Amino acid sequence: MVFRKLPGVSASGMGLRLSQKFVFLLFLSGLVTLCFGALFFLPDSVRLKRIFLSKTESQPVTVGSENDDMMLSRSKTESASKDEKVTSSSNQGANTDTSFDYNKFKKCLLKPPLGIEHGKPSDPQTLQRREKVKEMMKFAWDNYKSFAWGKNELRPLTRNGHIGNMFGGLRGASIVDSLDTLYIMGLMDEYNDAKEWVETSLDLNSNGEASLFEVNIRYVGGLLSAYYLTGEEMFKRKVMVLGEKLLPAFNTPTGIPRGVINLGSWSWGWASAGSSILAEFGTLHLEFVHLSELSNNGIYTEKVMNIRKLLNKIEKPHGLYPNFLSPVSGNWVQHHVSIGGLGDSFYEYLIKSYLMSDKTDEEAKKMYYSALEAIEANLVQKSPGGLTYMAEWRGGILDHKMGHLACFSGGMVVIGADDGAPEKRQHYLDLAAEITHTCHESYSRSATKLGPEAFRFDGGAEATATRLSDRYYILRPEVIESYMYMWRLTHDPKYREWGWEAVEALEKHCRVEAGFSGIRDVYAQTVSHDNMQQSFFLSETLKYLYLLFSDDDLLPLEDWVFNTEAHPLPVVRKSCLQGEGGTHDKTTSE
Ligand code: DMJ
Repeated sequence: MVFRKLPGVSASGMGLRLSQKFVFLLFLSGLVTLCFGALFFLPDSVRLKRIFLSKTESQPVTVGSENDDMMLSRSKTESASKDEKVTSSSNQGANTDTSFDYNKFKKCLLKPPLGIEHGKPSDPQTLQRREKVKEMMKFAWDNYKSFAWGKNELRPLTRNGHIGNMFGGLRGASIVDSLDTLYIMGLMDEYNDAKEWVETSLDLNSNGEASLFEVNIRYVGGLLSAYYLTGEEMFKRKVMVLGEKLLPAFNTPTGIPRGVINLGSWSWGWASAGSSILAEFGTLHLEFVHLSELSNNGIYTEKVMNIRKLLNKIEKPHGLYPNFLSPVSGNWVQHHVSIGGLGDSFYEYLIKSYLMSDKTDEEAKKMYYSALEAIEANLVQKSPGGLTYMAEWRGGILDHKMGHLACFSGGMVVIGADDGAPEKRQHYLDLAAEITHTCHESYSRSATKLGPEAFRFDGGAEATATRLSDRYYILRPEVIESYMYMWRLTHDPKYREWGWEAVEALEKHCRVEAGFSGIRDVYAQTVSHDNMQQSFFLSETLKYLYLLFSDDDLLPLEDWVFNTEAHPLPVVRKSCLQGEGGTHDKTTSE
């Protein structure tokens, strides 16, 4: 367009009429917008793009369409991945709203997290047992540090590290999983080493396919707990960066996340096809609510509430939740129901969501008790020998098998006993005790006094494994987890005795020269080791044992809910956090 002064028309100093100036400005602003938009389509390596879409850009994240989400996640995740190293020293994590008031949070707890004296029990035998568990933790940790530092797990027989492919290139799973255990046990030198490693070496810029579930329960859960227990801002910054990287997993037509996510690529949140697993997409709620709390960004809560909304709406066979769901169609893929692997922690997170919400999340409560009713009606069985167990359900046909993983359910039922219908309270306490008893039987009926991966109640079997492939024990925590909750809620001394039996068996059969190892056959007199010290042994098994031999004021259940990897997360007391008040019991000191 050519601009020139027209005779008889008033013009500005530049010689343009007002309307012409307006058109010109319109054209100019359109051009600028176009150029800026085009930047998004340039490869990351182009300098111009790095200059204009700099890392300091912090857009508010809002929920919109699937495509909107992808764009938002793209820019924010990208900024996190490139910023993470910088922010760890500059005190500004991406998506971190530093306004979270840690001191106020502490005041909203009912009791000091570590009790009066770190939960030190008064009777000498219990104290001695607790010291033994602490020694086991130190032994497991020292060997991990000597032979596998920075790797995900220790291989205690070959004395080297294991990386595996669950965490998409993330390292140090045993370190992140151990932070809170070391801290509550008062192993402060070890805790400080772990903290320093997280600060200097936990590289969140990894690029690879990771399990959304595993990264969430171990890394997000571990970092959240470490933050809430210690108040170290570094943990908060790290977890916020990691949390953002998980958001693209939800870019599916239904919002049900894929199980596998590529941590290094913003353009594809997911990396695998196929069904999503109930225990995986149903085990995000606790951590995601806390990510929203810390960032003051509701997107994490929205993502998990969206999952819940779909699960609430969809038809459930006999009120049961099958284990596989298509993230594309939002329909169940097959009718296999299990309280063990594939289903387990979904149910756990329903009741824990209710408890963690300070008992305000009525929807979670309703879903939990209805699910439990359906489980009782369809899956809970009594063996000829009088053992109560949870069978699996395959399209209406029962498989009389219970997995070691399903043994967490004793603990789950007992923590929910109080909030069920009043007339059912005793029934839930009994059910929890019966399941825990059955799981203990699966241990005491083996030669090693450790339980198999799965045990059966058919063909004459009663709480024993009948298949060779079910006979292994990989240092799993679920049975001990139920002992811990049963002890806390009933104070029946048998649970401490059962926990001690497990300590002795672990010492005898799983302790090797350089750490602890799983075993291949719990029924063999002479054990064969699998050469793996799982990170959940440090995070869960040893933590639950330590709590079992501690007083109840170490991480009191009124204030703390354990995620499925045993990382304690605080109850969210909204009214206290948003108001002036504090509820801290002033008669106790830390
Ligand atoms: C842990 O990672 C968690 O407890 C998870 O919920 C199930 N599997 C292991 C321990 O067995």
